[in-house]
Amino acid sequence: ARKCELQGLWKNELGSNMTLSALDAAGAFTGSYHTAVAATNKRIVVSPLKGAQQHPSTKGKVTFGFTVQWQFADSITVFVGQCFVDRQGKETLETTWLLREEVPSRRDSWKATRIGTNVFTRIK
Ligand code: B9F
Repeated sequence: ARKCELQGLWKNELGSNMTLSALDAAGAFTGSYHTAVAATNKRIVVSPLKGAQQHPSTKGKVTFGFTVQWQFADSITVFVGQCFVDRQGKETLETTWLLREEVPSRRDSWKATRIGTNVFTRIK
């Protein structure tokens, strides 16, 4: 099978888009995230992300992680995932995310983290 490359434009099943840069020598990358959903009245703003890809394994199904620093909310999301390529050469990023919301006190900490999964496919 072909190897996965993170660089490019990706879309998930919610309709969110992200652009990932080329990797630097250390495997770090940057990008921007345009979420399709927000569960807030605030206007959605394209937000920066920073991540790292694990050293490409010989198997080519690399693992990675990145953090999105929302520019319209006091919250942050981290994603971890892995890239897969099917026999047709179609790439899929299988990810799991944690979203930490800012809460006013420690007493509210129990409800401050959401978890979910997203599947991204390449659009460019
Ligand atoms: O909805 C988030 C938010 C934080 C505080 C007010 C609004 C920011 C955007 C998160 C987007 C998530 C989804 N988009 C996507 O592509 S990141 C994981 C999902 N994948 C109200 C309080 C906490 C959440 C909503 Fe808020």
